[in-house]
This record gives sequence, C-alpha cells and structure tokens, in this order.
Amino acid sequence: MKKSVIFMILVLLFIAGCTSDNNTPVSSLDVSMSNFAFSPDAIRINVGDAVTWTNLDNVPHTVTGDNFDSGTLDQGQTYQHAFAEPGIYEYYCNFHPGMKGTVIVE
Ligand SMILES: [Cu+2]
Repeated sequence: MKKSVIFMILVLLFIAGCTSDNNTPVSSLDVSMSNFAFSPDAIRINVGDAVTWTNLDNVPHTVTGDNFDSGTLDQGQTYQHAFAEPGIYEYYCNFHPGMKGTVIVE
C-alpha cells in the first residue's frame, strides 16, 4: 500500500514535469526584461504588429536579433520593433547571452 502511494506521487510529479512548458508562446505585444529574463520569453503576434520591450532591471539589457537591435536599454527604457514578415525570430541580450526570447509572427 505504501509503495503504491509513493509510486503514484512519482507518476504525478513526472506528468507535471512534462506538461509545465514555460516556453509556450502567448499572444502579447509587450515584453518586459526583468530579473535577467524576457517575460514572456515566447510570444505570438500577427504580421505588421509591433512589439514593445521594456527594461525593468537596474542593469542595461539589449534586444538583439538577426535584423533588429535595440542598442543599450537602461532601466525604464523601451524599444519597439514592427515585424513585417511572418517567421520565427529569436533574439537575445548582448550583455547576457543566457537571456533569450522568441517572436513568432503569423
Ligand atoms: Cu541583459
């Protein structure tokens, strides 16, 4: 009996681990940079939409992709970029390469 309970808990933890995907794109035109992360880190927009990034951290960040670059954004500064072509655009912060984000343009 005890063993089966432990087994059930392990199964539930396993399922929870598989379904909690923090990279699921959400529909948003606003991305914040806080605690050294883009939030949300993956967004879905329509062709022609402009995304606005805002740096909430007290250290500088950048929004750097293949064909767009915010330059240095200090705390409170924003950067806006419109996406005219459908595609998947990955970007990162120049100062913190671990900071990554994705814009999916449909
Ligand atoms: Cu950064």
